[in-house]
Amino acid sequence: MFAKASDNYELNHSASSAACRLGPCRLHGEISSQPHSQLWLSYRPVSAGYAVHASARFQELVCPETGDLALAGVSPLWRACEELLAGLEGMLGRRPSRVNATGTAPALLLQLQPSSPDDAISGAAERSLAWPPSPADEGYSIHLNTLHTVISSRSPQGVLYGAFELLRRLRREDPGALAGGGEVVRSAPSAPLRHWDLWDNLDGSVERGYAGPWQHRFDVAAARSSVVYPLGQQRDEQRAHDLARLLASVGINGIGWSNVNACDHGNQHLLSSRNIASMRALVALFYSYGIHSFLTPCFDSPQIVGGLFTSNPQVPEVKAWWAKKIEEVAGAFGDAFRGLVFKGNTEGQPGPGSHGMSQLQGANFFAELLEEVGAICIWRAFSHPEGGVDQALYQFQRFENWDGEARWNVALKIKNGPYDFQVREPVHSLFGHLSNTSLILEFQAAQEYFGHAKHLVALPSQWSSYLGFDLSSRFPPYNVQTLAQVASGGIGRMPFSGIAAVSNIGTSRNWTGHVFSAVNTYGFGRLAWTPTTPAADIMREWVEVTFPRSSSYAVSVLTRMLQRSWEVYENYTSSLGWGFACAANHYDLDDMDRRRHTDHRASATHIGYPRNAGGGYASTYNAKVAARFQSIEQCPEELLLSFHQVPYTHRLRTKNNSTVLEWIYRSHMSGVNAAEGFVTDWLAIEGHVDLGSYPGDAFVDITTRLEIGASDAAAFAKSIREYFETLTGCGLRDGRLQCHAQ
Ligand code: GCV
Repeated sequence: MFAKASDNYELNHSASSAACRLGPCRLHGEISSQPHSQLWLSYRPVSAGYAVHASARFQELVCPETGDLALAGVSPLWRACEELLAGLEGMLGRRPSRVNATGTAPALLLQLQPSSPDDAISGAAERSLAWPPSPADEGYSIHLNTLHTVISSRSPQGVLYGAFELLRRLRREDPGALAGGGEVVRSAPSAPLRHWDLWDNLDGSVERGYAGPWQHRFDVAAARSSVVYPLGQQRDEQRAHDLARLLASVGINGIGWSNVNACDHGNQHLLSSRNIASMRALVALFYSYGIHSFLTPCFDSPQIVGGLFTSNPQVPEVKAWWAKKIEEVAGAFGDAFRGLVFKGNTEGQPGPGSHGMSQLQGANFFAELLEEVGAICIWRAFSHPEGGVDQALYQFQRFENWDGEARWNVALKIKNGPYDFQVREPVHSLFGHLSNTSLILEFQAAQEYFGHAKHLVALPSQWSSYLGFDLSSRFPPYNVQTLAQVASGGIGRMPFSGIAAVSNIGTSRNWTGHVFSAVNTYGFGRLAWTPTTPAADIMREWVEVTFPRSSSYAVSVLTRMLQRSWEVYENYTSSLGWGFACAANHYDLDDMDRRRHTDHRASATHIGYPRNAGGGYASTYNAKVAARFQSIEQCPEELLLSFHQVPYTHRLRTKNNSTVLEWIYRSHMSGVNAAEGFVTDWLAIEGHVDLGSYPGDAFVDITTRLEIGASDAAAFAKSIREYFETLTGCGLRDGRLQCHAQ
């Protein structure tokens, strides 16, 4: 179906070999001289009829206190006003007049309510953002009365979130935003912390960044694709500003500024006084959008930045150095600074273990110092064991004793599963085990194990299935405890719990490389705000706000493509939860490299990782869940090979009674067919989909990526098929399994 790559096509790896039907394989959006996309905040005109009605409703905009120049550019309330003026003008063709109080004309009012009856509002300028974040105060309501529309909240950032919600509704031409009376919406986030984590490096590259300019290979850390680094050099200020707007528009309230691999790529100098000074303006900008800042310093900063002879925290000079540095950061960033993030003693990073201290001692050391400035220590739980040990079990054991031992201002950041953002994983058992420690659930929006920015994979489906997972509880009378509940504070109501995502943003004009990858940016924020929203609703919403004037047919086709994409990718890579089916570049599935990853434990007759045995990883879950995973009959078949080693002849009750080997072959074939179907579906809606939010020829760009996805899916499936045919001596011929011996 697909011919050989054209010369213009600069992908430098083995699998991608697509030529493009619509011309040479260049991604036009990437090389265009046009400005970057505004994504879902692109305020283009809505239909004339709707604009007339809406303009009549929003003749004036009442922004209390925002006449005060001291607030200009510093308060989310002021930002809300600016956003509404720009958004209404862009979509309705008429800018409302900005006034200080309502009169007789229909107006849109921004209202800051007191948090409590005793709390008289003396002026938004005097309020810093609440800390710890208070989900109730960050909520908002939008109310319609006959004349006015009122957005109100108990916090300035809540008003901003309400403003973005109204703009979203107008963009979708929601009649309910204009007509009728009463409350249109009342909404508050579930999780206190909703973080966006850049893995950007100070040298301008991005770890696992796939959204760089097309000229750079995007299957490795993209060179110079960071929108914020290098510091102190000419940066696209509008980019940084728009990033803050995009994140705030979906309710993000914290940002991690750099890669957790903090001692490479220039990151080891993050805490130099010069860098801190260079970051001040960025930090202040994001704070004005309600976003707190977190820094990820190198554990060896005392030596590298401070010139000390050691970085051992037990040495008094080292402790004094950190105390002074934290004071300096807090002094420079003010209330916008809320913490440090550490990844210790894994993947070459130094940590407390380098000095005979435990991870817990390391976290408590920093938490004590950070408490002085009202900040927290976020400790990453992710780690690789030394050879031979089960990674899943190791990750649990390393942190299982933190309850009651970690200081109150420590938060443990845990990946969604115990492996490493694989195609499908069981939810990490630490989430059900620790109830007295603030836990931050970490997702990855960057498609490290999901085909980089070449494949269509909409992750809200995966995230939502994890968030709804019932970990059960160890503490009666609580029986049910979903991952979403844990991330919202859980039984212990832990104040610094939350949800974070590893960023998928880069300097590509469309921000995310693949246009469709922006559904992961948007979807993350929307899910972090309300984890119970069905993924399908979020994806449809993204389609509607991003491609607003598309036909309803196109909206349905696109939504359906997004909805299916996780499962399709799973089908042509690794089904049944075997995980790590990839080469060292975390993309290809070629045979030789895959053998290095032994997590599928495949032999000539059996496959799967036996974690079901007593003392195995399955037993680290709470009793009800452990029993389910340990039982071969009850274990969800999507995760069968994560917990059980089975013969290839084992029959799958939810897969038409196929054997495991048959299913591996069939699921791969079906995945390839579906990936090819995405190209056909997309081409069928040409002319029906509104791509006006994107600069350049987005249609060709998307087609190219879908074609690459389909072509590489076929290469992946071929590689898997050959691998298992060689290993087992059995292949699928004419739909039936046939073995050499037969
Ligand atoms: C930031 C995986 C990735 C690394 C990443 C690490 C982590 O191992 O491949 O790039 O490093 O996870 O999450 O810390």
